[in-house]
Amino acid sequence: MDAVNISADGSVLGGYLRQLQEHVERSLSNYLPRVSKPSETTCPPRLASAMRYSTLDGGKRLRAILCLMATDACGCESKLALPAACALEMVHSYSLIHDDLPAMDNDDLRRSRLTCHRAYDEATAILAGDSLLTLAFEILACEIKPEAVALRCITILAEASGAIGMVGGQMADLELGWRSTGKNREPDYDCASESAGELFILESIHARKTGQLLCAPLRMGAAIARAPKEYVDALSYYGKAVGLAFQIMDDLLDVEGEESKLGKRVGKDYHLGKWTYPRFLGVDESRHWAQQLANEAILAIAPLGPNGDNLRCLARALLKRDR
Ligand code: GRG
Repeated sequence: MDAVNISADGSVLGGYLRQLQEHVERSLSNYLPRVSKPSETTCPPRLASAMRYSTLDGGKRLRAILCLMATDACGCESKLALPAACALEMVHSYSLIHDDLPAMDNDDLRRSRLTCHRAYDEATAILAGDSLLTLAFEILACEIKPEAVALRCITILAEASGAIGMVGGQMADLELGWRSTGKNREPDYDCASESAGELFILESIHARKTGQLLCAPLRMGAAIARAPKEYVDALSYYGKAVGLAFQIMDDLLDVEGEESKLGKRVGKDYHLGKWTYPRFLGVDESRHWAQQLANEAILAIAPLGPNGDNLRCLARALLKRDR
């Protein structure tokens, strides 16, 4: 496979990545239900339309690309990982639909378009998210071979997206917001321990809320390639470091990014007084830390040798993203 073609401005959307994105886009479109005449055995057209609206056209497909690249880096055909890559994007898409709902972030704009509940309605958005989540696991169960590898992928994705992963991180983040605005709903456990530093709390929330779904693709890609433990560990470390660097860059884009490129409102987190890396470390120190994490990620995959070159390029390119 050719090395990642990163354009002069450092955009992650070089030729090779665009090619992977196109494969993912096509497969996603095939897996998603079609908008067809209502019948008892097909997906209701409104639901199919909302699932397609929120999932197709617009995402960077980073989670899918990480999965395909991990399989490739372990010496296996990346197309074997396409079903897993699509499952990851469906879980990601569900999380964004639900995150945008009035009960959560209450956002109107996502990927430069109206959010799902604004384009359709709240109930349809909830159901579209639910259907994407369940379809993701159906795809893994039916399309990944052999069954033992499918089971491993299902376990990785369930852990990463569930109560101890992304959903748990979202809950902890909401509680933190309630506490800082005096709307504490007295959770059973004070998950943000008094003695823990603010940065530690922030990091532990992000590790679950966004980090786990960025690490899972590497682990699933390695599982599909039936990689040795040394590779699995190296890719997991890479995933954790890149996941945190990605989040720091996301916080920086909220401060410095352009709304037209990001396709969502900027400055929202800052104005809401949310806990972010620039808030605690400042812009320069945050950027420096993201760079350090990318370097750590690059070092971690040394055992993969030249096969890891695309992942190394991606780690560097993510630091320059503008969307
Ligand atoms: C509601 C169950 C539930 C979970 C929500 C992931 C998440 C948890 C919320 C997303 C909030 C958010 C915007 C976090 C910042 C990092 C992030 C996940 C950004 C969006 O991911 P990208 O940039 O999006 O990969 P695209 O559109 O490119 O797919």
